Amino acid sequence: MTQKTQRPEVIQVLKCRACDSKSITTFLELGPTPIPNGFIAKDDLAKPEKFYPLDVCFCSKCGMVQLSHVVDPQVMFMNYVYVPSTSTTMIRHFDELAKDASKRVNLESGNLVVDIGSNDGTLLKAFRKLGATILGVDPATNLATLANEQAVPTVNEFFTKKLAMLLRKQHGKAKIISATNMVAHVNDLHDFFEGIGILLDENGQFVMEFPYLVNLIKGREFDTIYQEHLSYLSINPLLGLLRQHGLNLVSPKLFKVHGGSIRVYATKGKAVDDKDVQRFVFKERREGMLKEETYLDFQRGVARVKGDLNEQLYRLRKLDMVVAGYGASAKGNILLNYCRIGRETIPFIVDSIPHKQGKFTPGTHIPILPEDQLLVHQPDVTLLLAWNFASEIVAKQTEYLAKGGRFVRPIPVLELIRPKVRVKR
Ligand code: JHZ
Repeated sequence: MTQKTQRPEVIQVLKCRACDSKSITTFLELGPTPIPNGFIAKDDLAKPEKFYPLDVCFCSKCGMVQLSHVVDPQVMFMNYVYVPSTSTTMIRHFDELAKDASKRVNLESGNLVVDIGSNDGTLLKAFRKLGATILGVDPATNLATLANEQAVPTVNEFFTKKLAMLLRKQHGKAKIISATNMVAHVNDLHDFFEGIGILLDENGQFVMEFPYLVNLIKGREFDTIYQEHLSYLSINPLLGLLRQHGLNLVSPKLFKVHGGSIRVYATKGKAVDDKDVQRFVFKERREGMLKEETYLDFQRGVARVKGDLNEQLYRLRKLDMVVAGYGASAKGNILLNYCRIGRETIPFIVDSIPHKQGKFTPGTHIPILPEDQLLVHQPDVTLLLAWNFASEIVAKQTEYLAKGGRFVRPIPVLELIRPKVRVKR
C-alpha cells in the first residue's frame, strides 16, 4: 500500500514491501537529498535542483529495512552513470560469479543466461566467455545502447512479470538469471519474483547479489542508503518473500565488494532445508537485525560520523591543508549532502569514470576531475568517498603517497589508511 504525496514523482510507503505489515517505523532521517547519481553539467548549475525525502524504516514483523518514500524509477534509471567496468575489482568479481553460477547448473554451450540490471554488460561478457547465450535487461537507455554496441544483446526495459512472459516466448527459459546490485532498486518485489519464476528453467538457478544489511549496520554504511535502494536486504525477510513465489533460497555467501555483499541463489521446486541459510537466519537474530534498538543505535552512530568528520575537516582547514575527495560515488554524494560538506571544504573530487568527469556533484556542486589530477594538485589529504575500493585506489596512487599525500576513510570511524606496500620517499 502506498500513498501519493504532493509531488507526482514521489509516493509514500504505508506497508512493508515484503510482508505487507503496517508495523513499519522510521529510524533514520537523512534529510532532503538529491538523486545521488544526478551529476550536474556546468551549464545546469544555476538551475533549481530537486531534493527528495530520504527516511529509512524497519518492519517489526519480518525485519525488512526499507525507504519510506519511493521516487519514480523513470527519474533515477532511464539514464545511469554508474558502470562496473572501470573497476578491476568488479571485473574479477563478476568473472568469479559467472564461473560459480555456471558450475551449479553444469552450463552447456548455448544455454541462456539473462542478467537483469545488466548495465554495460560486464557480467554477461564473463558468461559469454563460458559459452552461454546471453541477454541483458536494463532500463537505462544510455547503457543498453552501449551494451548493444558491444554485441551484448540488451532489452531496454524494466524487468516485470509482463516482460518475463514476453522474453520466455521469444528466447525460451533461462538456465541462469542474475541480478547484481539491483533487487534493492525494485519497488514491487512480488511482481519481480513472479517474473523470475516465469523465466527460470525448472533446473535453473537465480543468483542475486546485494549489499548485506548486517555489514551496512555494523559498518555504519549509511552512505549506501539512497533513493535508488528501496530495500536493505537480509536473509530473514528475503526467505519468506521468495517462498511466497515458489522460490527456495540457498547457499548464501559473503563477499567484500561494495562494503560487504551477500550472494544467494534461488531455485524452483520443492522447499529445501539449507544449513547455510539456517546459519544466516540465526546469525541475523543474534546480531539484532530483528530488533528496533539495533537500528536506533545505528542512527546514533551515523550522527557521530557526521560530527567527527566535520570536526576533523574544520581542523585541517585551520591548518591550511587542502582536502580532496576520491571517487564521485553515489555513496559519496550521500555522505557529502548529509554532512553538509561542500566546495569550500573539498575543492575537487577525482574519478575514473569519463562521463562523471567535468560534471559537478549533486547538491554540493563539487567539480569532478580525472584521476591523474590528484598528482597535479597533490592535496595534503584525500577523503576516500569510494572507501569500498580503498585497496585498489591506494595501490595505484603510490606516487601521491610517496610525495606525502594521505588517504582517509570516513566510515565506520574516520581512519588514516596505512598502505600495505612500503612507499619510497
Ligand atoms: P562505487 C554503485 O554505487 C551503484 P556507487 C549502484 N547503485 C549500487 O547499488 C552500488 O554501487 C552498490 C570511482 N573509482 O562502485 C568510480 C575511481 O575513481 O562505490 C566510481 O565513480 N577510481 C549500482 O556509485 C566510484 O569511484 C578507482 O580506482 O556508490 C566508485 O563507485 C575505482 C575503483 C573507482 O558505487
